[in-house]
Amino acid sequence: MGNISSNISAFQSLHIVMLGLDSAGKTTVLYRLKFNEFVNTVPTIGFNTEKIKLSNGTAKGISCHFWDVGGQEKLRPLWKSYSRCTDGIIYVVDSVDVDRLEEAKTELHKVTKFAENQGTPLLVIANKQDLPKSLPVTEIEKQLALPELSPSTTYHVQPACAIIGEGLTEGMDKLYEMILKRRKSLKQKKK
Ligand SMILES: Nc1nc2c(ncn2[C@@H]2O[C@H](COP(=O)(O)OP(=O)(O)O)[C@@H](O)[C@H]2O)c(=O)[nH]1
Ligand SMILES: [Mg+2]
Repeated sequence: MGNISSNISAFQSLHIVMLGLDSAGKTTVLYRLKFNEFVNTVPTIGFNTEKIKLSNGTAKGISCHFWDVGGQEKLRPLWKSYSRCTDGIIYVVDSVDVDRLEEAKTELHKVTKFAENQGTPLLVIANKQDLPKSLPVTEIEKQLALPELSPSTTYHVQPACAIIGEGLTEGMDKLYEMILKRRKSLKQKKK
């Protein structure tokens, strides 16, 4: 005990960027976390940003500043600047959109390779698990070639359904845990 709770007050607001192909469910995740209810979305042109105090799980009470960046091809060059030096990256994947998993993989690997993103914890949300043809997380992990990411990138794959909010608390708890671990090891390295 003590470990997580004693760290909470130490950092006021976490910077989290949410990336993923268009229509993966990023904006739905954002408003689910903010209002705890389903909000009908329109395609994001540019980005959405929200300050959200997490209301569930072990990360309850933690403030997060989320940046939800549009995923259309023409907007993807923005990902680099939005993901720079964040505490965590959330990568949302449509678990049914099998045809675009290869594209999702390529874009993800690009982002994690930027020098400024080295070692930034990664939460992959395997979204739309409510749909009958959704791929299981093991398959998503394989298709995104997550084990091939740089060993400095810690990641977790979370099955979720953003429209009802299932899996989001667990996912945020995992991300928070990875962020704490990283801060701790960076601190130790400085000593
Ligand atoms: N069935 C299902 N649909 C979802 C889920 N999450 C999002 N959607 C739908 O997918 C579409 C795209 O969602 P949106 O959040 O706008 O995606 P974004 O482009 O990544 O921001 C919308 O019609 C959402 O209602 C989910 O978990 N299950
Ligand atoms: Mg959006």
